[in-house]
Amino acid sequence: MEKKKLIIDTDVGTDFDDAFALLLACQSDEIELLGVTTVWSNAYERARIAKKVLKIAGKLDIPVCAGISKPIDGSGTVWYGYEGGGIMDEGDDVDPSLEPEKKHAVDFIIDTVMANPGEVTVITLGSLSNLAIAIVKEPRIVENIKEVISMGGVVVPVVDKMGITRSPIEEYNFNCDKIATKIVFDAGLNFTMIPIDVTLKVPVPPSDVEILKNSDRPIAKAAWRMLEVWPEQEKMLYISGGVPTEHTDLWMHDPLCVAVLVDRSFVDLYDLHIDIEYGPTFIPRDLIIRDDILRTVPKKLPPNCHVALGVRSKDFTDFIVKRFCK
Ligand SMILES: [Ca+2]
Repeated sequence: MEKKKLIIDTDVGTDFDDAFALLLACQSDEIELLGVTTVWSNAYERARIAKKVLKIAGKLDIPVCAGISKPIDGSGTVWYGYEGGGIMDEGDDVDPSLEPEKKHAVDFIIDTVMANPGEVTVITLGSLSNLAIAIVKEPRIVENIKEVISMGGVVVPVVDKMGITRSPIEEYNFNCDKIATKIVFDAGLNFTMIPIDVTLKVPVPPSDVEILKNSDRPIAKAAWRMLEVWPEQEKMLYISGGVPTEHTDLWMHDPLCVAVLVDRSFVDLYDLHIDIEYGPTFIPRDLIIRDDILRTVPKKLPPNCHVALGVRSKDFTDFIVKRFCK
């Protein structure tokens, strides 16, 4: 079986789910992970964290390139100080084996795609800054990327299990760098969108947390360690952002993209036209009311992307736990 060539572009280090996506790619024989690129708010530190995740998976030979840390419009980012929790250990900040490649993430994406025309899938798990600038610098990558699978946006308004609407129009990844998102959507890529309204349907079930906790397999143990520190860490992040803390869960947003690369039947995909629009948020529980929220709006126009609207949640969580415990 020919392996699927993959680049993962990630803001690994804050939420545990990026690390889960990397581990899942490493544990999947169907995938050849050509490299990892990092983005958003200290991309260099994120590259070291990505290296540590690859080290845990026994794949330190996979190149990791740091990329763009700030959005294209020059606006700010945040670094909470909790990044790398459950992943980095004492001494990792000076471990030479965790030093990323010298090459910039944007150049890595361009060079890797152009060296493997029509063969490389790019999965984006954070801001789209690296991919957007790669498109600007070398527009020929658009026709040479096999597919982009992107965790981001929202299509169906999200009401959580407590019946409360969760800021869906304020989806984090696509709002981190709005100009980049616009560039990527307008490029004409073969684009598959895994929106947050779908990924919010896949928390790690408590029974799977127990399986990971009790497993003696190294990947499962590492995954459990990340899950163990996450709830308290997320609470502190929410407090820092002025967001209520009561609606958290162990959502597996990012690994769903990797699972979809292995087997598209984990999600229900529809061909839709998604427009990028800006507007105010009208959701009263949003504490930060802004007038520049980016929305991903479905329209009745010729389709421009494949969009996940449903997920086989249990099949996906069973799949990931099985791969982590092998
Ligand atoms: Ca992410």
